[in-house]
Amino acid sequence: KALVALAQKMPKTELHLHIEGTFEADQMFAIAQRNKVDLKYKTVEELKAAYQFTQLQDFLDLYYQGMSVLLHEVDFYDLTMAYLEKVHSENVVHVEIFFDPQGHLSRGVPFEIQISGIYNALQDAGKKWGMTSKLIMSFLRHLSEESAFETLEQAKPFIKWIDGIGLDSSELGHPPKKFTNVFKACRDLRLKITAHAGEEGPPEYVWQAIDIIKVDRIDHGNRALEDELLIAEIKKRDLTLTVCPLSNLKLCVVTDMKQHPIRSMLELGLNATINSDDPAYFGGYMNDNYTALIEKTGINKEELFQLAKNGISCSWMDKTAKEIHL
Ligand code: ES4
Ligand code: ZN
Repeated sequence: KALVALAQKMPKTELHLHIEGTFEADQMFAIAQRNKVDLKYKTVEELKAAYQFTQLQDFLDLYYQGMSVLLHEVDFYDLTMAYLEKVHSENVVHVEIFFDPQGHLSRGVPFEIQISGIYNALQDAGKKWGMTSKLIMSFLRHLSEESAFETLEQAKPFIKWIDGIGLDSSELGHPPKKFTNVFKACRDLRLKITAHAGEEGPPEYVWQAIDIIKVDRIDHGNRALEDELLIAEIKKRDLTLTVCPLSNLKLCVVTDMKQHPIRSMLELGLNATINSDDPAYFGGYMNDNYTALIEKTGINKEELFQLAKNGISCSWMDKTAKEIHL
């Protein structure tokens, strides 16, 4: 189909991507073996058979197990480089990726090991292909604000490698306001701020992300559509939504790709972007997300261009870098 070919060719950005969510089963088993770590699942097939989720928490339980084989700097490098090679082949020109330091610190993997592996891969992708990138450290919201503060302390020697701060993991029961003080500290460090909000959580959590955390953008934001005043506020503040279609389907945020609200979001004038979230677990990378929308939603060429353009203009690239791509 012509639209699929077009979507594949467009220069794209990835603004919502958890690097630990790019861990393909075969690479996971290979690294588990070289690190002599036992996985609960005995084969790639057995592991993949477990990728059936009815809610966010089902996925997260598997995601934390998967990342537990990452021990050494080279593991973080290999994971990141495999992802970057993949999306380079899909014409992704710029990535803004999350990592979850607390998911590794809790297992005794030092902050420096994690960030050095990831950062060096991002640098190498820049040298090889001119791919640009931002790195976003994310706090796990099921842990305490105190733990987030401790993580921020550990990050301080590497703060020049960190562009932004995110908030992820189990949303329900962990509203943004739980992290008011630590995000204030992050803003004082001139870091960009984003937060997962309105994926499973109610519109109230999106309000808190905006009013209390003072986010520069919103990850997911699907449930903002339930609140007209909230939609108006997001537009007034010109905030971006990093929308993840295949993730939404896999985690039952939407029941059917045909029901995906992406076209409504554009129709409303929201700055929506297309992203892949945890592609190894959700059934596809950037182009797979576009293909699913083309095949199921009747999205047209103008809308596809708008989404790709939003990906550039809503990114955290500097102004001159944006101008090169737009
Ligand atoms: C995540 Cl899809 C999603 N939502 C919340 N937290 C996450 N961490 C990794 N993927
Ligand atoms: Zn996410």
